[in-house]
Amino acid sequence: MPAPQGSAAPGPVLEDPLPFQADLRAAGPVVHLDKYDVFAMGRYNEVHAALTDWQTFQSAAGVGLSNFRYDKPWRPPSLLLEADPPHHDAPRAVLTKILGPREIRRLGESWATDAEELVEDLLARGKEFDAVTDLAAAFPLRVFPDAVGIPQAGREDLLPYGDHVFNAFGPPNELVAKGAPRVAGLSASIASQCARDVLTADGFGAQIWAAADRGDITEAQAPLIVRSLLTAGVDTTVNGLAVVLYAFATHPDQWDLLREKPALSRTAFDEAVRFESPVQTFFRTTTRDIEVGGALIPEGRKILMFLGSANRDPRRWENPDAFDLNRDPSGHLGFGFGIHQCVGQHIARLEAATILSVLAKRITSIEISGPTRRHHNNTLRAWASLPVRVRTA
Ligand code: OVV
Repeated sequence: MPAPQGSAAPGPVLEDPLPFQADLRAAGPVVHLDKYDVFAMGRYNEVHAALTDWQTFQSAAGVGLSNFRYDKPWRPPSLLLEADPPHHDAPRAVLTKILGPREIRRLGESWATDAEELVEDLLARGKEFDAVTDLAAAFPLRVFPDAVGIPQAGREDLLPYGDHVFNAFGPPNELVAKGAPRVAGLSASIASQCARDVLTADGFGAQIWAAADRGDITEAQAPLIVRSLLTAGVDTTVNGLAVVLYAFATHPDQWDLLREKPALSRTAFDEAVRFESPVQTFFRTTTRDIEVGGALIPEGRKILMFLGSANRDPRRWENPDAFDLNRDPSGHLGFGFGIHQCVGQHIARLEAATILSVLAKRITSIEISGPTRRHHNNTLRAWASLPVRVRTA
């Protein structure tokens, strides 16, 4: 498949990936992207099958364009994202337990108070605000760093670091170049926040170090596992909240439905993750020759899986372009699938349900009140600004 029109700059597809995704799905179950000499999948069934088959589609060679078999990774690889069994198992088991739905339940109560305070402060300032900076970014930054237990100093580095990591999955374009001057400083800042002695006694960070004390993981692994929380836990949830707020601001009937049935807040978040797919893509690398949909992908090749495209595939979803709380969005690939599926998804859902519950009680309508602006990132589908006007109960 040739590169999309006007693709010398990364603008058009990042601004609106949907037309390209439709072309990709139409081109076949597997396509070759000539510009980067990689394979790609945009249909639900094939992406789902590849994510499930980690033996054939490995992560340890990196989940970006760069192939770690030949190219030195720009940072020490993630012990979760960029690893496969057996190395992946112990770090994954430790985080799965710490971030489990029962383990995090008590956080929901204190987060509800944070959400109420945040929303009241915001409404006290006026009925117009920016749903990205004032809500979608403000809420995770208010609750998540405390939940991990990192110090106050350096928290301003979390979003820029995450933004760069998600750009660095490739391709190497101006978005990556723009982040390069800050990489050393940001990496050092994030690493310093993973050390045992700077973490509070009761957060996720301390629980990771406690796992090292028990011998479930090594002392060398602990700070890198904390790093995974700081890398994957902020930009993702900020954009997850942004997309659900955007979806509601543009679908007022669905907001009415949520207000009637507040229990739909969890469905709403997953439907928004399906609908906009904050994490759009990840690569895998083939460990053997594999035939997919009649095409041969040779061993050792990079293959880009378009999660966002699979989540809009009409072969799998009825009316895929509708944001619809009456559908069952489970099975969406926005959190990935298989052994690497988002280990923080229960945290993300809890953050979203908490803020949506408060908003659904307090706000009768939400609408876009000015020009919206996308934030361009190589991997994330993100918003820079969503000016909204709300009416209150
Ligand atoms: C899912 C994800 C994204 C980015 C980074 C990581 C994980 C990590 O483990 O560092």
